[in-house]
Amino acid sequence: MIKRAVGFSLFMGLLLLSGCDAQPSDESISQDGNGAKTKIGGIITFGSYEQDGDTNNGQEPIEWRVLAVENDHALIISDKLLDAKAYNRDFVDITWEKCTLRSWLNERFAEAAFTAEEKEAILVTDLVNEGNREYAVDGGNPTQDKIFLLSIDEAKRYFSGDDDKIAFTTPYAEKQGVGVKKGKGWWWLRSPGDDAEYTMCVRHDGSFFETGRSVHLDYNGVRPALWLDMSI
Ligand SMILES: [Ca+2]
Repeated sequence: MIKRAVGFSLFMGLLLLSGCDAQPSDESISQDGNGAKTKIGGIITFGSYEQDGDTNNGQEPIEWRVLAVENDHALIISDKLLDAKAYNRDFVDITWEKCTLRSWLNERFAEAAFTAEEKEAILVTDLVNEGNREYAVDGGNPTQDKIFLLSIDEAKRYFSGDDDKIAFTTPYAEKQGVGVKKGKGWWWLRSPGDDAEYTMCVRHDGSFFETGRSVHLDYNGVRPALWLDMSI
């Protein structure tokens, strides 16, 4: 218990120091402390999605990695790459606000993965969509999303290094076309690359690809993130 309390205080300290772009807009935080059961770095299951590639046996529970905990609220990201999608259907200048992957995550993916009750437990998050500072590419307007991709600043904040960012694909995602190397795949971030037609990614070895891939490439993996209300 003491360790948990210390860890939590440290985490809150980091939040205060760094500011936090991806925060739930819901200000009400329950005080019953259930969130303390959810350990940063731990794995929880929530929702379900086709993963083993056998649709006859139904969808499999989604495993999520806990990136941050704030009382009853937890920032989680899918442990595996769940699907293969383009960041945007067409190869054009685009931002997170307008990209087709944002609408896919919050519409078709949300419908497939979560029950009505589960959807209620997903908080709406205010997202700052920072641009590419090195190449002066605009990141677009702030957005409010239930389901989102991490920005590069968030990925740097919540992962400890390249090894930590390595993600394996599911058999289903591989069938959908995710490029795979020894089971590992690339995954999209929501930050622009060196031009507005390119978006940053994490490579299969966990390193950042900061100049970005063409937004219409459809063989990158999708690793959804969301803030979950654990009290519901
Ligand atoms: Ca299945």
